[in-house]
Amino acid sequence: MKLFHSPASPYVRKVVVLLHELEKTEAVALETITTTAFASDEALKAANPLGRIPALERAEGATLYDSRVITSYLNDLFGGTLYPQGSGRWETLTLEATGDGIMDSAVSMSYEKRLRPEAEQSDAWVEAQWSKISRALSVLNTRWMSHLSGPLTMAHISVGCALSYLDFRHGPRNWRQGNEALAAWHQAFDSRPSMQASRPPDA
Ligand SMILES: N[C@@H](CCC(=O)N[C@@H](CS)C(=O)NCC(=O)O)C(=O)O
Repeated sequence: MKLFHSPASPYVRKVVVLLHELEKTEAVALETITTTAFASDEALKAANPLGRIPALERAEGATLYDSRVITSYLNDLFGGTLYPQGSGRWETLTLEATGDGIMDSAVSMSYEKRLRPEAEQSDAWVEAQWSKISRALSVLNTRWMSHLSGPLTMAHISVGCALSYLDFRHGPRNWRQGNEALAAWHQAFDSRPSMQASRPPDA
């Protein structure tokens, strides 16, 4: 299998962290590409018409995207337990969606500042995205800590990758302020070998 990959993408990082956690890194070759919404990589467009990473090319069957489809597929394929089926299933999926949603807003903020011409950038848009992230962080910090303290699931991986992306691209926002329990959780999560092995390059 081949994974369209960029080390800076938090969505790709979720897949890479899963592969490390399941000790299956050798099963997937990383095809590192450079792609943006304005200049999509040609091979990626052929694999995923939306031109987004991650996309997982398989020997047989459709190329899979987006990240949640890929992580569910790989977890099933390798007999992982990252998506519990019994009690806690819907909480896990909602927590995973919260991590992914933080990424959506954080990536959108990065694109606004890094990709759009300065005259077209909207500070109001950026602040609206940060409001979503702030609310989500506060809810994680107050309502989800017991779930985050439980056995490893894809929800932990999504939230962990989202928080690390905030450090990577939005460090000056200081997301830890007022979210001390979440910050302590992230410090421990970020020291996992799977997170250490998937660090993005310096910004
Ligand atoms: N919901 C998608 C989001 C993927 C996504 O937006 N990836 C970004 C990289 S961080 C991308 O490929 N951007 C290029 C583009 O939007 O054209 C997922 O979970 O896979």
